[in-house]
Amino acid sequence: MAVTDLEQRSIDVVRGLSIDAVQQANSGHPGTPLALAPLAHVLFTRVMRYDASAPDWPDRDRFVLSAGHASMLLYSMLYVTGFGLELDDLRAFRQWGSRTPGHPEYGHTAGVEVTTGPLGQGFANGVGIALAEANLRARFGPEVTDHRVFAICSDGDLQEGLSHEAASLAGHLGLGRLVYVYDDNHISIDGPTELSYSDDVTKRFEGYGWHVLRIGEVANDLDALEAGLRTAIAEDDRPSLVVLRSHIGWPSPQYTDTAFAHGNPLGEDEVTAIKEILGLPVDQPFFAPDDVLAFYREAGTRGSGARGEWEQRRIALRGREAHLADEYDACLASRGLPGWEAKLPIWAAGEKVETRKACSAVLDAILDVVPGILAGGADLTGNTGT
Ligand SMILES: Cc1ncc(C[n+]2csc(CCOP(=O)(O)OP(=O)(O)O)c2C)c(N)n1
Ligand SMILES: [Mg+2]
Repeated sequence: MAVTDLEQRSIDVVRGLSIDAVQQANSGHPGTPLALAPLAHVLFTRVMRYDASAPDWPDRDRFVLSAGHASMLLYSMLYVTGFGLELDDLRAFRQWGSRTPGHPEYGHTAGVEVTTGPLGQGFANGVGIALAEANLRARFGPEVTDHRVFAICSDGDLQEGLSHEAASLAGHLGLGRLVYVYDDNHISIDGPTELSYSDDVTKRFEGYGWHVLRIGEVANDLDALEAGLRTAIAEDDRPSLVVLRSHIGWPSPQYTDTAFAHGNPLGEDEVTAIKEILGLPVDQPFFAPDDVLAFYREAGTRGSGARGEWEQRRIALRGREAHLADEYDACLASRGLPGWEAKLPIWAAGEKVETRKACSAVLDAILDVVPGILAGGADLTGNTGT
């Protein structure tokens, strides 16, 4: 696909919005939104299947910003693609009660799929989402469940033990719907990653059974980003890690490739310098011209046709197998089938029962009538009864 001037301008508008919001709040993380705006652009305009007017459509692709500190990148994309955030929400970044808190909060801002900020968490939650997807697809068929999880994870995400526990499970289960991009920018909170981190990330993830793809220095190359993502998507049997070498803070003259760009407002002069390089008007903060907005709003509906077809298939499932459709609906709504409570075991007041035994009895009794339950034991199964 040819990269148009409009696409390039659109990406730069996203960059401008992100640094303006950090500047206005006088706190936040401008460097990673600057560097990864093209990646977010490719995901939201070329790759992901979603419908901004229906953020909760169950079969949408999920976007998880595990590097939650880069929240302004996500908020800018949610605004331009039409998830309901407005420019005033971006102006209120990091203010008490705003829809744009410093780190993304699930359930607070439409389009935020996972609460992130604690590094490693988004990575692990994404694995959970993919596990649920695989389970639903196996039980109810790909006609009603067939989506992917796209994530951006940073050095800090991969330094956390949690991400590696989740990566191990994802590799073991062959969760091929995971498409994770590792932002390999060699910069962390206090300086170069080389100060404290020399893992061979490729070897670690290959060891877990992941498909690892090094796409190199292509953070500004839309077609190369898209090609890398599509190669990862085509791998259905293993989770994919797309390793992208980027330059935090680019194109800031003073702060590209510096830890300062990670978590500091860049200053009015530097913001002006960046806008001059990008060709953005320097005297119009929160600049979002109509043609850019129109372009992104159209991209925001890119999944609406697919959503309509999915609605039809969901109705067809009910026509074909009503009981299966009831179970599927209960899974999506996180509830039991009607009357499930009647299956709960009963103990008389004063009767003594160990809590783990009670828990085990409850799980055994309701497993068939609360079809969304997935249980796993991290302690001896025989002991815990799970
Ligand atoms: C579990 C956890 N530990 C520590 C932190 C503090 N912290 C915030 S960002 C960061 C690392 C930043 O480096 P990187 O992850 O590479 O992000 P980049 O600056 O490259 O976007 C750390 C340690 C955190 N958010 N979560
Ligand atoms: Mg980094």
